[in-house]
Amino acid sequence: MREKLKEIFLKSNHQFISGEELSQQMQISRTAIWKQIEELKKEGYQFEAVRKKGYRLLNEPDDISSEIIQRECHTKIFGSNVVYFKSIDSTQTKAHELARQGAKHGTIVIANEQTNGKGRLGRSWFSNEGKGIWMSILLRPSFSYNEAPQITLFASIILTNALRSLYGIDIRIKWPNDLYFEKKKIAGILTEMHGEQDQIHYLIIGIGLNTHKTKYPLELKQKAGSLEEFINQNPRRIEILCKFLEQFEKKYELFHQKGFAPFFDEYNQLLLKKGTPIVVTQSTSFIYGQIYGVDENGYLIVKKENGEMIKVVSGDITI
Ligand code: BT5
Repeated sequence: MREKLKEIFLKSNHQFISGEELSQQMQISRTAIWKQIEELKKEGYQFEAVRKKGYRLLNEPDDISSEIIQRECHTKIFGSNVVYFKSIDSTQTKAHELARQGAKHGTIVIANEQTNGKGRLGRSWFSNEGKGIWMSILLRPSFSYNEAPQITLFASIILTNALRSLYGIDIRIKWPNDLYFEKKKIAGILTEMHGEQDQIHYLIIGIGLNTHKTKYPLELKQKAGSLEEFINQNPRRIEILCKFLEQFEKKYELFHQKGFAPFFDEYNQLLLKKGTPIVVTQSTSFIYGQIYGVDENGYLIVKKENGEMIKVVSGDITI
């Protein structure tokens, strides 16, 4: 019954619904409606109640605790074991620790806040309380070490498509691991692995997505952006998470069997537009050119200023 009431309110577009209308739709008394609303408040829903007008939904809860993920997301593997923290130094560090202790394939470590979030190459990731999705996924794949970096590209396709389908905005991938909306970085992905040349013991994909507006530190003000700034609604982290995990699970087997090749067309379509001027930084050298695309291995093809085409296997690009 509560589910039906939730549905009515979620469809109401934050408009008032009278007690009488609710009781008709729900086929229960107005007192029973009131009781159900009190229960919804306990779940974190917020309402405004005005005499003669009825009830208006102000805010839905946006919890991402393990129970909620397990209840809301329709997945079998990715989400069957969720370890949630209100606050932690880094979900990535915790996921490594759990992996060493034998945690299973598909385990998710997620936090409402990270106090020492990690980026690539020792960089840090700003992860304010309640303002994003900070999560690490543990995988125990059977592919080789060389194929593993492509999973970052795979995960960025899934995340980009999840956000595009939910919010209809033109999010693009900045090779290899960033999601951008216009000139702002809204997400970053970090893949770390542990194993030997021909056998991976485990692999951890760390995903940081800025969902809600927040005060960024000075050095990030120009660069970082949050989803909420670009869409006309309040993003719901649980909705994004479920969309991502469900799609990840659906497509993972194909990636696991066939690698990046079946996905490279899609990646190219989502990549920052062909012709975008970029600078590639490789340890101490810079390459100036334009984006051309990625190849079937996930390497970036750059058209240099002199027209020459080159492949970039690793490095950072700056737009
Ligand atoms: C990344 O690294 O973009 C990967 C970020 C992965 C973060 C997740 S959160 C869950 C899991 N647990 C962790 O501890 N980490 C993972 P990289 O490409 O190196 O980019 C890092 C750079 O992005 C920084 O040096 C900043 O310039 C910028 N940055 C930091 N925080 C940001 C934020 N919240 N939004 C946008 N840009 C940010």
